[in-house]
Parts: sequence; structure tokens; C-alpha cells
Amino acid sequence: MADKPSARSAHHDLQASGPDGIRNVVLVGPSAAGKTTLLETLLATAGAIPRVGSVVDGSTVCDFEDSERTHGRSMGLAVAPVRHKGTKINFVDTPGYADFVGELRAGLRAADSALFVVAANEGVDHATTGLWHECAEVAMPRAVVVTKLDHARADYPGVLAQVQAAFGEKVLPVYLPVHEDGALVGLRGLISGKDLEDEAAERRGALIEGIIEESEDETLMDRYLGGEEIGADVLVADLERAMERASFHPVVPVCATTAVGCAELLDLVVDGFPPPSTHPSPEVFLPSGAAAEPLTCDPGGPLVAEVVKTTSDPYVGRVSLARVFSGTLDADSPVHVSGHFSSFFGAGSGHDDHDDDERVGSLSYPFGQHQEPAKRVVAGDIAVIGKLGRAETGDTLSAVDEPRVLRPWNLPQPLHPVAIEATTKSDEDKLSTALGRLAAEDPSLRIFNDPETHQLVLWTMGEAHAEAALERLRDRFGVSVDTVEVVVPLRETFGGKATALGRHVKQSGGHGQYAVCEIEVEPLPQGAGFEFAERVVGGAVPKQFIPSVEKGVRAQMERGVRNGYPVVDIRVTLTGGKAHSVDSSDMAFQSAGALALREAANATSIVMLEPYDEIAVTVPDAMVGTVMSDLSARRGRPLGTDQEGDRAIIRAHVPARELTHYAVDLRSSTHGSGSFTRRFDHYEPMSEDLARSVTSRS
Ligand SMILES: Nc1nc2c(ncn2[C@@H]2O[C@H](COP(=O)(O)OP(=O)(O)OP(=O)(O)O)[C@@H](O)[C@H]2O)c(=O)[nH]1
Ligand SMILES: [Mg+2]
Repeated sequence: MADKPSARSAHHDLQASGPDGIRNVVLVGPSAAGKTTLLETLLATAGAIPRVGSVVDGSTVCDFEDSERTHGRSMGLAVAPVRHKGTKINFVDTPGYADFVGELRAGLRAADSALFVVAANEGVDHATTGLWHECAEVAMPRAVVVTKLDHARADYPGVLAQVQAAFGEKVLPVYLPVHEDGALVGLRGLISGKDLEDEAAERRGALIEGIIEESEDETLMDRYLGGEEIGADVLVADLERAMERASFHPVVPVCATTAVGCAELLDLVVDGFPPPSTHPSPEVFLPSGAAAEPLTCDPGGPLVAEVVKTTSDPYVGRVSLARVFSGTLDADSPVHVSGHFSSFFGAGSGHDDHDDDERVGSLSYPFGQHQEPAKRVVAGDIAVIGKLGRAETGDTLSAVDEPRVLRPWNLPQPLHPVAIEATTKSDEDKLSTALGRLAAEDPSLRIFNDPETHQLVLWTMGEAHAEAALERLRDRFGVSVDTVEVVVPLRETFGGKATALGRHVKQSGGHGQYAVCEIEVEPLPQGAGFEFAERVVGGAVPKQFIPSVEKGVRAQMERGVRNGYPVVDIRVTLTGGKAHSVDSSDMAFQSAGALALREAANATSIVMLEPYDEIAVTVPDAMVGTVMSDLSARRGRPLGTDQEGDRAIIRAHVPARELTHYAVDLRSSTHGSGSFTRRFDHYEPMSEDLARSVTSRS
């Protein structure tokens, strides 16, 4: 999405006549299903590109990022419009891999309908079901596209049966593939189809009944059963309404290699897919948080648009991809940019809140990484805005005199931590700016400077997401980092009472140092923190040095007394000591205090405390056993299991040290069907065996 001039000449005008002349269609489906390749063929079929590029050699319109080219798969959403039969179709390509679900959700927000892509040689697995669920969560109208019909192991009837078994009976083919001598040669339409024999006739019957059952015209079924021939236009109109309600899903077989089915698919999108005006707009609020008048997809209404993606580049600056929900975006006009994540998701969730007035610099239509200049972009359309310096993914753009905030889409929780260190000093200097830019682009990436462990931790969706982030740091910002093991913030406390003497005495020549203090240390209940008391009699430690002792003790507590982790939950009482009229000082008593605490630690046992998180793991019923035994191997304690449909939600307390790789492990042990959430719950003492295995940090 760099701000380069388009490599193609403007083959066709991308200005939409109005919302009804637009279809925003997102491609959703598991990784390697063939979405990016299918889109390439659709673009060529509609005449938007002269030839079809390939994912394998990195020449497609939508996989344009360096890392997408090297890995041969999509990592970010990309938009490519075509004009077909006078209608502008904005196709939105999304990555299928689970790590990039943040991009998928942004893509779902930008669109009004989806092509759910399944490969004819693969069928339906857990990842596919999960993606269907993502669409269902936002009630996305969707058609199923079965692609790769040319594949040697393609099994269209088999995949169709799987899709129907997984997604319901209202998933019905509107076309059937036609083979000649074993080769796919075209499609046979079932809606307007005449003279169909056997299987086709049967499927047509099922389709027509399926559509009519969804029709608002209650006489239609009787007329149909009475033998009346229902017109194709009536059926297509009913299909569109049923799709709109996301209660009916037409199936279209295609082949990206031969383009079979692509023209039919474009026709179906134009005739049967809902326009932006019929798709519910997101909820809208005033900056104060009060609900605002619901949006209508009207180019004459107040401007409300949403940034679904931002890309920053040190040379080009920030480029924002925005879906317009209401009003019209004009080039060179002022806009209000607001992000209020904390009001919707609570503090510390993603981007900081902000409200800024800025000017729309350049305005254009996206075409993969290229752009076509635009003067104005109407409600229902998708635009690229150059140089909105403050815009971050998920922000709302609105009129300066009528500011609005949209409820952001549901952000996924990044649960895979990766600790990083700058490779060199010059990388260190550039790192925080570069990370700030990456986080502005991608709300599913969180940057956390751990104040306890002093580690810089990237919270990511998984290994591929982490790798992509590091590649972007390197390729786009020229910053190289090394990954290091994530340190879980442990704590230390005293196992029993102890008394000790801290003697800091140096009196050989010059100004001496003299401080002696006697302390008593006792453990406090968990969470009590630190208490300091004194019982000094007769001024053995002069009043002004008592705070010095406390300061020294506190400093030592921060540095730890066993493995370098902070000491918590103790009471330290200063019971006595000695001072010298000349050689005692604040510094000397601080040192004595610190030393006394170390001595006290040697006199008793030191207990290591580790953080426990409460997690909730959601898995299909059949996987409960697997998850439970894995959790117990991680020293987890089950708290209970709830049922939600055919899925179980297992709650447990698990040590955070056992969870640093859980996002990746759970996905593989459940074949992509499991998900979880976690939050810190409490600290617990570690067994002495386990504590011995903790490596010292000092
Ligand atoms: N035989 C055959 N192969 C195809 C077809 N469409 C795509 N492929 C191949 O399938 C592989 C994956 O295709 P992509 O288009 O990258 O799949 P995707 O769904 O975009 O995958 P992600 O970006 O990872 O979500 C590539 O090697 C394609 O060449 C098809 O119609 N027939
Ligand atoms: Mg792709």
C-alpha cells in the first residue's frame, strides 16, 4: 500500500455512482485455500489486470509485501477493485492463517459480504470451521466458493457434502461443474437452468425450495409446488435477501487456473450480493460516549469512516485504508481522527486514546499496493488516505464539526509473548519509534516494557505473527533485533523469621564510613507488601539515619536476595545499631541496611513466588481430555468447565511460566480448534525443587 503511482494505466473509472453501485466483498478461507490466486483470476476476468500473477513467484496484486512474497502467503488485508457490469466491486483479500485473524476481522469490517473459499482437494477442517464462525459472529452474508476444481484430488461432491454437514442445509449450490473427458470445461447454472437431468434437476429442486423458503412472499411456495415456473429474477432477488440475513449461502464451484466459474461468480456478486446500504453499519457514539444517531449509508450524510488498516513507511509516511460508512470523503478536506479503544475494551487495550483534527492529504482508491487518484469517495466505498499522521488502525474519521466514534471491531488477544533486544546501539536508538509505528498499524500487536523484568516484550498472535513483525522491523525500518527467552516476573519472600546485623565500617585513612544496624525480618501474608518499623532505644541509631536504613533495605528488596527477583511481603524492624559522630552518613546507613537484609536472608529460607494466571480454554467437547491432561502437565489446577453449545470452556489456574508457549502449543494440540484467554490472578510459592531450577538474574 505504499504511495506509489499506479503501475497500471486507469483501465476503468473507479469512481462509484453511489452506494448501490458498490459491492464490498471479502475473501475468507483457510490458508492456501486459493483466495489470493482466485482474486487474481477475478481481476483478470473483469479486465482490471492484463495477466494473472502467481503467489509462488510473488507477482500477485494482493500479496505485495516483501514477507508475503518470500513466504508465499498473505499476511495482511489488501483491496483490489474491479468494475463489472457497471458495478464497482471492492474485493478484500485476507490471510487465512490463524495468526493474522486481526487482519481478517478488519477485512470483515470493510466488507458487506464474503466469498468463503474452500479448496476442492482439502475440504473442511477445524481452521475452516473457525473462520466460518468468525463470519457468523458478525453476521456476514456469505457465499461458499469451492476452488481448485482442476486439482488432481479435487472432489466437488465430497467437499460440498462436508460443507453442508459443517455449515448447515442452507448451503446450496447455484452452479454445478461440467466435465468433458474428465476435464472441467464450464459450469451449469441451476437457477435459470432448463432441461436438467438427474442429479442437476434434483439439486435445482433443492436450491429453488431453499431460496423460496427464505422468501418473504409466502404465496411463492404454494405457486412453486403447484407447478408454476418461478422467474430467475424473482429467485435472484430472494436469494439476495436471504444472503443479506446470512441465513442462506449459495455455493459456486470455480477454478482459478482455468478461470472457469469466474465470470459467473462476478455476475452473482453484482446481481445477488447485498450492496453497502443493506448491511448494518457499526454502532456510533459521540466522543463523550453517548450514543449517536445511527448511520445510514448516504453520501449526503455526516462523514463517518473507519481506518481498517494503516501502513507506515519511513519514506512515504502513514497511509490509511478507510471504509466510508456515511457521507463523502473529499480530497484536501479536514477530518476529525479519533481512537477511543479504552472506552470499549478497558484501559491498556491496544492504542492510546486520542482525538485530533487533521487534513486529508492525498485521496485515492486502493489497488493492491498501488493507488488510483480519487477526488471524492462516497459512503459505501473504500479509500486510501495519504499522510494522516495520527490515524491508527481502528480509528474513526468524521467531520470536524460533528465528531463521532465507531465501536471498533472485536480485537483478538495477543497471547504469544516474544522478548526482544536491539542487536546494536544504533538499532536500539530506532527501536521504540519503529515499534510505535508497527503497533499503530496492527492492534493485535502489543508492546510491553516489563518494569519488573526490564524486558521488552512483544505480545503477538503466534510465531508467524511474531516473525512477520520482526521482518517488518528489519525490512521497513532497518532495525535488527534478537529474540531472547521471556522472563516471567518471579518474586522472593522470607520463609521464616530472621535477625541479622548489617555492619558497614571502613575507617582506613581519610573520611571514614561507619554504620551498624540490627534488623528483624518476618514474613507477612501474601499481598501485604512491605512494612518498616523501628524499636531503637537510646538513640543507638540516630533519628536522621533511620530512613537511610529503610532506603537501603528497600533497594536490596528490589535487587532480590536469592535469584535477583524483587522481595515482597515482609516486615523489617530496626531494633538497634551503632553510629559514629563523624564517620556515619546517610550512604553508610543505606549500605548497612542493604547488607543486613542480605545477612537475614542467609539466616533463613527464601521462598520463590511465581505468578499464576486464570485461563479459560474453549475447545470442542471431544478435545476436553487432551486439554485437561496437558494443563495438569503444566501444573494447572482446574476450576470448572462450562458448556457453550458443542464447545467446552475449561477454567484453570496455571503458572505463568508454563504459559509462555501455550498459544502455539494449544493450537497444535487441538488442530487449530482451541482458543484461550488469560489474566493474572495471584502469586504462589514455588516448591523448593522447582525454585532450585530458577536461574539467577543477578
Ligand atoms: N491447482 C490449483 N492450484 C491453485 C488454485 N488456486 C490456487 N492454487 C495454488 O494454491 C496455493 C495457495 O494459493 P493462495 O492463493 O496463496 O491461497 P490463499 O488462500 O491466498 O492463502 P493465504 O494467503 O495463506 O490465506 C498456491 O500454490 C496456488 O498456486 C487452483 O485453482 N488450482
Ligand atoms: Mg492469500
